[in-house]
Amino acid sequence: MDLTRYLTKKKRIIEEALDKYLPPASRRPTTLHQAIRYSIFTGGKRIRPILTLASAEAVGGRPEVALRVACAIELIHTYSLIHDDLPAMDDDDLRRGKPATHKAFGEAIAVLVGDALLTEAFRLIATEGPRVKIKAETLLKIIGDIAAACGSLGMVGGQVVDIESTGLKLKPSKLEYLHLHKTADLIRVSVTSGGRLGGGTSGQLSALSGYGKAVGLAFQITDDIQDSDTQQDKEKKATYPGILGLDRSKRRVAELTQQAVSSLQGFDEKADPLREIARYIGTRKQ
Ligand code: GRG
Repeated sequence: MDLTRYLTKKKRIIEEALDKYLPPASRRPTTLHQAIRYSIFTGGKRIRPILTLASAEAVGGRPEVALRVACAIELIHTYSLIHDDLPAMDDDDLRRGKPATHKAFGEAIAVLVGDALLTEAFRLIATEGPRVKIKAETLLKIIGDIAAACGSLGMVGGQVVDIESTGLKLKPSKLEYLHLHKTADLIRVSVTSGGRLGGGTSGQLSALSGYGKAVGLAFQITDDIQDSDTQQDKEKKATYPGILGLDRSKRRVAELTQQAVSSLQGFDEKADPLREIARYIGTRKQ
């Protein structure tokens, strides 16, 4: 399959949907809605929502059933990046090559854009679309899964451990814990939510969860490897290359990619996009 074509097509579908679901920039309070649109539409690979659509397809569902939840996950991802860039956290001036939200709109608005995106994500999931009917029970399960993946036992917990580990030499097991929660939990729930919406069986959902965890970890290690020669000022951050070295980090990515692909053994060719995305994540350049 042609992965580039697949990713481009899905990215377009997601961006059109995001444009439709978000309030226009002219809607009061305009500063907030301008800042929300700036943050969402200033680049981004949309890998998490693409995984949601691909997972719905992998279990034989239509990707349209997963579109709202896919977009909600992109809103949550964007909130996490905006808050991570704040001076109180990672203090980054640039995001996706453009001024970070707090640089473009000020810190108070950036905090509130993040708050609004997180809240809006759950509204989007709970709102019925015109042509798609989803069982309330399925949506409730997804809401619970996403909240768990993003809360104190998930992404926020991982971020706290990351902050508290700055400057410390972590054991590999603690580093893995940190990355599993900071990065992999949201990626895993992107995959399992798509599986649920596509009508996956419990066996398929458990396989998708294994796939999502492996891909999520591989994604973070690849990110660390890419940053290892450019982030001189972030040397104090706990990273895979910093703790395991570059070669072992690359071997770990290869292992995780293999693990992700093996998790999908019981799936037919409809899971090919997921298999290709796992390989792409381990070798991506941006
Ligand atoms: C502030 C609650 C809170 C959490 C922040 C996601 C996160 C947790 C921090 C981001 C730090 C970071 C750069 C982690 C590396 C992995 C990662 C999430 C990269 C950015 O995701 P991409 O590459 O970004 O999917 P795009 O721009 O393509 O959307």
